[in-house]
Amino acid sequence: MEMSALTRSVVKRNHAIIAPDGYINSNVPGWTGCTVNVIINEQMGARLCQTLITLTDAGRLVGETQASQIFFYVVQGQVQAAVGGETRTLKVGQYVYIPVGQGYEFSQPEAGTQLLTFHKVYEPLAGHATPGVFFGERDYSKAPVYMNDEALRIQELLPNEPGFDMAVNIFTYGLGGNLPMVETHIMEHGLMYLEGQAIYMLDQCWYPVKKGDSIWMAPYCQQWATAMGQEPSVYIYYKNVNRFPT
Ligand code: UGY
Ligand code: MN
Repeated sequence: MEMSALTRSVVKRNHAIIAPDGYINSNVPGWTGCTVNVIINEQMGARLCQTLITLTDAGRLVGETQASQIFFYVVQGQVQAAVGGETRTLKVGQYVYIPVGQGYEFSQPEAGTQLLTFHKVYEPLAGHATPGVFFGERDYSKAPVYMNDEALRIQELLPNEPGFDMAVNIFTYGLGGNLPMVETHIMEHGLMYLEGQAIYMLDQCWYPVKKGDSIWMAPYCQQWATAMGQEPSVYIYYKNVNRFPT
């Protein structure tokens, strides 16, 4: 193992960069034959949880969601997901959203399969049904241009309906793409880079980031990013949405 006293990870009051070099595993009840890295969590001041699960070929994730809904996305490999009476093999770029109070089982993974998860305590909305189980996949052809900039495309992975209080999107920055403005907003983000490299500005600090890195942005953490290098820069991100600002 290469030893180093250096890391690109930083953890601040309203944002964090978590690079894989500092991962330490957690044991999660019901999730066996795997390593789990809890990347973002309420312990750092966040209101979401983001984990990365790396499965051996004997890996199994069995449980029932409680207060938090969980979104599972296949970053690498493949796994069988049995949720809500349906069983599907999920491959890279495919995902399943599991609402609260729902049993699930992931099994028969390819060795080395990686699943990214986003968890959020569900806030019901009067007059709107709690969402059901939702399967889907990454599809660039379903990613409209963002803010009239041909270099930017966002695919929304979950239905944009009031029953959902979280969004998960894939944001692709083509070569030379950058956020059109510095965003300052109430919504919180958790994200992981799936491809490429970028420079991210968070609360007036500037960070080089790349595939495998994760970022937490608290509400009102100022944010801006630009793609870097010779390939598109792509991240999958969480955002809380559709609820009354208290
Ligand atoms: O949806 C968003 O707020 C998104 N544009 N923010 C981001 O990518 N940092
Ligand atoms: Mn944003």
